[in-house]
Amino acid sequence: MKTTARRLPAAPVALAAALLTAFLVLFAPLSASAHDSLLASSPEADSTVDTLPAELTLTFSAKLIDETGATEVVVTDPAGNSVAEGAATVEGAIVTQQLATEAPAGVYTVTWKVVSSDGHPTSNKFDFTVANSSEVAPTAEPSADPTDTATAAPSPVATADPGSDATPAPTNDDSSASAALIWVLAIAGVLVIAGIVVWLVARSRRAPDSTDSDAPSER
Ligand SMILES: [Cu+2]
Repeated sequence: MKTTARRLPAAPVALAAALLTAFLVLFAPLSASAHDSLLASSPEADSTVDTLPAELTLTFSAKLIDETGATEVVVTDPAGNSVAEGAATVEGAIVTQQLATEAPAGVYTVTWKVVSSDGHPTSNKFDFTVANSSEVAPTAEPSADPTDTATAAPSPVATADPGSDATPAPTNDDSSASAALIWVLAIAGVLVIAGIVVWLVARSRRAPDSTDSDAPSER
């Protein structure tokens, strides 16, 4: 009777330790592995610009990893043709993509892929609208003609291929797989700790004699 009560505080202590460990296991890796996010772009997403600018910039939340094939920016015009000139360049957290000097009006799509500072690839896309064509058309009309795609043919630079010299970078499968692994490890850790807690509680209740003998008490 006098011996069982003395070891009971071990259970709350172990439970607290388990909860703390579970908390650390669950949340520390997730917050530490957060992908860098796109903070801003020029042109802005869903915005309308007068004509296609000379370059597109993407500003991320942290310094990106700049390796061969890590960064890829595809900008397509309303007809689906690429208007990117050469490969995108990375400077710290900013990605710059040169664009074609002559481009039609309409909705453009930017598809970007970068490798975050934590090593994980991340990608997304957005649209922006170009109000006026910057193409040198034979007929200079004051009003923008949305159906002037026929004049796109003379442009010899509209077929820039940004992906030709880039090796395929790791896909998003890697990041989702590692995220899944983190959760599996976290759940496994919680189960192991829960098992230890159960074992400690059962041990303290089942064998009061052994707890007396195997550990000299403090008082
Ligand atoms: Cu990440």
